[in-house]
Amino acid sequence: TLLYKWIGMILSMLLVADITYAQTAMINVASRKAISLNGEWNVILDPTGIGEWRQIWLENKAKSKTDFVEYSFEGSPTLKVPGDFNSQMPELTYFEGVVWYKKEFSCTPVKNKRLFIHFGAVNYLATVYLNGKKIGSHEGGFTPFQFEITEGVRSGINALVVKVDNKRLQNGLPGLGYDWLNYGGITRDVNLIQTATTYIEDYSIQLIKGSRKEVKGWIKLNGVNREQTVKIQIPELGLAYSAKSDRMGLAKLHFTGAFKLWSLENPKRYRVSVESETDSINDEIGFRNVEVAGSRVLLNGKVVFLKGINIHEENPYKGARAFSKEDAILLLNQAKALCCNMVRLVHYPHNEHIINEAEKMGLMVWSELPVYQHIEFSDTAVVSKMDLMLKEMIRRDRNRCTVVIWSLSNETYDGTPNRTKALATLTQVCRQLDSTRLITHVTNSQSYNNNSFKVVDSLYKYADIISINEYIGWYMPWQGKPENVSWKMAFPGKPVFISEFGGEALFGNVSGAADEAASWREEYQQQIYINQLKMFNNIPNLCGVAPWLLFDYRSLGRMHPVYQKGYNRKGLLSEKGEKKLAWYTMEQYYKRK
Ligand code: GCB
Repeated sequence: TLLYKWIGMILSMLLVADITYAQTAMINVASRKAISLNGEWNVILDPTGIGEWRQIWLENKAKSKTDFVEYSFEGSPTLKVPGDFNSQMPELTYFEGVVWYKKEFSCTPVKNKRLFIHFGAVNYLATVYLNGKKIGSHEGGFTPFQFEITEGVRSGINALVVKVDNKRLQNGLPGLGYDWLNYGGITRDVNLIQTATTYIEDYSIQLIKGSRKEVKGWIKLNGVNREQTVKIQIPELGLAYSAKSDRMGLAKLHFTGAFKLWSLENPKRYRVSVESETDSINDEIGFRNVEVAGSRVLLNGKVVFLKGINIHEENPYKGARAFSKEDAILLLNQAKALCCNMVRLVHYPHNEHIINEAEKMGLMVWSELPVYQHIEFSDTAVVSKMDLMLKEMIRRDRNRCTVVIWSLSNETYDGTPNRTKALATLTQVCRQLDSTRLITHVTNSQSYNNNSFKVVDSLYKYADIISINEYIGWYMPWQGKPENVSWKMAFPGKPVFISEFGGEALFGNVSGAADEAASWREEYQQQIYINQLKMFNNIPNLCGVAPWLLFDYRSLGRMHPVYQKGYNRKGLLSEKGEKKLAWYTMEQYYKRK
């Protein structure tokens, strides 16, 4: 076992040390000098994975009339980027495998500038080639990454080839089983970004926990000229702060401001300019404080009940992965219509548009890692992947005040070897990286006997909020009156959040008579909600709830031929946006709260 452990450790160290592994992306791409590579990309479908052997990235072309090349981009179909491939070609509807993408771009390298290629996300494995040479790879379908191509880029036309593989992996994140459609492809924006030779790679500008005016943070420079004077300015507050970066390019920030806080009623953001001697960048930053005091969650010092809703990254009307500002607004408008003040973005980090729009609309965001159900925690490579993904997730959004909760796992099983140790370490790393937000792990390991819940999980010790998924009334029957359900918590002092509950119904499947309740009917789903809301009154320290979920969504595991047809039907809205009866029950509850 020890030998295997060592081999595993060495392999995962090699993975991290792999020089062709992608760099963690610079932040705030939206305000950089960029050329978008979005649009039509040529593709080659490679269901058997033979393209590796045929060296597709070399773009072989027929040299004579009798020569032939089977795997060629010449005359190949195209797919839209950003976008998943499953929804764009009927033959790819449920496809999980390799698709090769190619895009040409023209470039005039500029002296004393650096060039990066930045991917918002590629699901799941991306291997990237520039002009016939591999420049690197990235694993993980929901976080950004980049490669520097200052050296490799040519003057004139360049060819970028990306091998995208969305096959499920036993040691992937998520692993083999999950209840959503595995949309593959280059699912988020691709940009060429030009920077100064020393550029602002990352910065952290947020209030420290517990304070409403004190900011502690840093700016990180990347390049050869790392010792510089850096400046933060917030013109609206007349605030100008400067500091010196050290040999590593790190400048510490510490200042106070008379901020109007970002709140649900007034989601105020300030224009902030971040400058160094060689680079400058603008951002819109909100300032707020979120904390747990005893068993309560406080936003800016006031108790807040989290009126949540679960949302997958899917445009229901298109049956496609959501990626745009329009998609984000569509989803969030419905969350607002339900009177929510928080969205739980499941089960992986969503795109930056939805984070931004939520921030502008005054909706709090719960962001989650795809550490979902069956994860191979004893595989050291998995542990390294979790660590890296956590860093990628936090880095991208650490200045987005709307993100109030990092959720590090969903429904992992307490008895899985190494699970609690791995997730406890992950929690610790998360706190070190970001002490300004709350951390949770979602569990479903509670027992329900004699109409009584016993909530025990070794992870609760590490979480700020105890998050519980329970489906009483759907996956298991009520054992007594909902209003009489009793709750026993292993960690009694902490706030409790019901992160999932609900049941399935097909929109329009109504009996009209309440006593004719039957599965898949709207009344049946609504009754689950009525009962759940009664039960919530008895949950000690309840700090919020989130129904599962906003819209019906596509999932391979949901193939009931009449009622599901490839959709998980637990939505309060159908995939066409029609309101089911349970919507009204939930809306009323949130209005009252
Ligand atoms: C859960 C999972 C969620 C599923 C849901 C369901 O507990 O967290 O991803 O989709 O149940 O519908 O069963």
